[in-house]
Amino acid sequence: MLKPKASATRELISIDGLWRFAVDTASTPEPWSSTLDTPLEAAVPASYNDLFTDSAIRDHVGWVWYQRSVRVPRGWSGERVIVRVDAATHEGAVYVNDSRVAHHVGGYLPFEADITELVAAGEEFRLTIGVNNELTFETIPPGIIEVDASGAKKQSYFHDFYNYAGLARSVWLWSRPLVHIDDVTVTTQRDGSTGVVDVASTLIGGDADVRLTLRDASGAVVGSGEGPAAVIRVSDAVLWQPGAAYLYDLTIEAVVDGAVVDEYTLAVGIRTVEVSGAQILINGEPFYFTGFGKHEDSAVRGKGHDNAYLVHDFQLMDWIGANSFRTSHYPYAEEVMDFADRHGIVVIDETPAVGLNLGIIGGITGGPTPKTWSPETLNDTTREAHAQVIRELVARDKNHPSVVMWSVTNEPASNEEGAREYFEPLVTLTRELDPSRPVTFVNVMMAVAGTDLIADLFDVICLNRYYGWYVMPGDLVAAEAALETELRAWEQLYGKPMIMTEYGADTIAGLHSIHDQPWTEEYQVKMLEMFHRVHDRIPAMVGEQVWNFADFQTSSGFFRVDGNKKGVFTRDRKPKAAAHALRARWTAIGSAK
Ligand code: BDP
Repeated sequence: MLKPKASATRELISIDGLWRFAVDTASTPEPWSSTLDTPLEAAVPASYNDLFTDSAIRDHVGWVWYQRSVRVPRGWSGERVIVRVDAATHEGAVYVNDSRVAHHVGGYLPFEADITELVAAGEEFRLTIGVNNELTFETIPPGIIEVDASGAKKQSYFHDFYNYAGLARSVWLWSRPLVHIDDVTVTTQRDGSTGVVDVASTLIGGDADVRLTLRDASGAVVGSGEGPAAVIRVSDAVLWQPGAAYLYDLTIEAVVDGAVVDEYTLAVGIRTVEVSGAQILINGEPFYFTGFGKHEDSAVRGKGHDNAYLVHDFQLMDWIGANSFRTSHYPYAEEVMDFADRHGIVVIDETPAVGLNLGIIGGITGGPTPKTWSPETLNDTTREAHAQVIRELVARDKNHPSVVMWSVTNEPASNEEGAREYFEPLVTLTRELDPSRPVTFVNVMMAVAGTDLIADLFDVICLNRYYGWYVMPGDLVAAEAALETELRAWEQLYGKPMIMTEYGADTIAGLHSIHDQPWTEEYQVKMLEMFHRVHDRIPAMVGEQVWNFADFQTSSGFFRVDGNKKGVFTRDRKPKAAAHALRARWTAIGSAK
């Protein structure tokens, strides 16, 4: 699905701003059919949960309604009119006046509707978007809803971040010609110093000739092609490199009787990614990942996309010497992916499949542990929902040079019977959809080499390990020995590249000790340093991403103090001592290259 962009043949209007907002009640059965009777307004983009003072809104389980009126520009007659929702978490339903025009399940991926037949150029219409935050065993991510004695729904889930909901990304009104470019897929190769750009495009709405023009960053034409599928060769190509992004612009034109009826321009980075032995090669060179698992999370906005935070977070990542991040634990806003493309940041792109692990329930509560993979829990319907988010993620992000790997899931119960049957078809699907990138998953501490049942299906082994925190807290000597033993076992069993995709310690900024005292700033530094000593001793380790970039909000629980505090930065992005320690290590790794 193409990102909405203006071009010579397309216009784009943001319909972000303040929308009428109401929580669903049984007393208004069809809230979209008239003006919402509500005193509330909600900001878009933003999660709605932390905007209001009423806990009933924050904790609401079910539908909420956003509504505003929108005027179609008077110049759009004869054009197709599209509403595009960048994300509705987790289920969205779009109504134009009284008609439902779109329905989508999956909270972090976009969807759109062609509303041409229902609106008129120059006139206003009522746009209503319903958003439902419910998670069940049939959604990705999964959850459980229980109804209490008062009849109220209670949502629980198995992932460690707050279930923010609403319209956390932009909503657009977009015009498109009837005959238009529907999709483009670009893959790149190198042939000596020549860049090979393989383009496949599809048209919709009628026949047209396709013309391709590739321009360099100065705007000079460096290659061209004809037809929906073509290969453009670029001599002396400037590569897209980590830390040194270079983007070409590919313009795709649909031409009818000599006239350009549609035009779309896509940024193209020429680069290769491959796994060779226990290394990951970008442009043929071994790459060592430094950086973070992140979250889309900030005060008041929740998961609302915010360009100020986008710029500042990337500034801090640059300052600290991070060359990469993982989109833990869901696809991030497309603005983030474009920014990474432009600034040479390497991305491990993760699906929203987090918390596929019911073992954690037993671990946390001490109660009985249900089976994760069973007809009553995560089942074939869950897997189909998982397949769908993989399809939509690859469709959205396949052309980003910054994306070097797909992560199919975070911390599933890969040691439980049924894991292999669940994951094998999903890995096959990912490879079919994109044969050009390695595929990985992120392994949980309970599934070690020997008990994990799926690691051999993947190209790269990503590990989340909490030695010195959840196990052996305060004993970094024992933790170091245990970590090294475990990593050597993985290395020996698989011989594949390994990345530490999570390691970290909850840390209260301002808490200090001269002893190995968990929660202090000194302990966070020492624990990270312990991991680094081990990483440096294991040749198959090709990267380290600390958990987490910044403190973030979680659901309430006795082991979280106003959220997860494993941030290297606080939630408002102030450095803890670990930030300076990481900066010293990562800038040295960066300049050694
Ligand atoms: C891992 C999860 C991550 C958590 C982290 C933690 O992947 O989402 O926030 O542990 O406990 O299990 O801090």
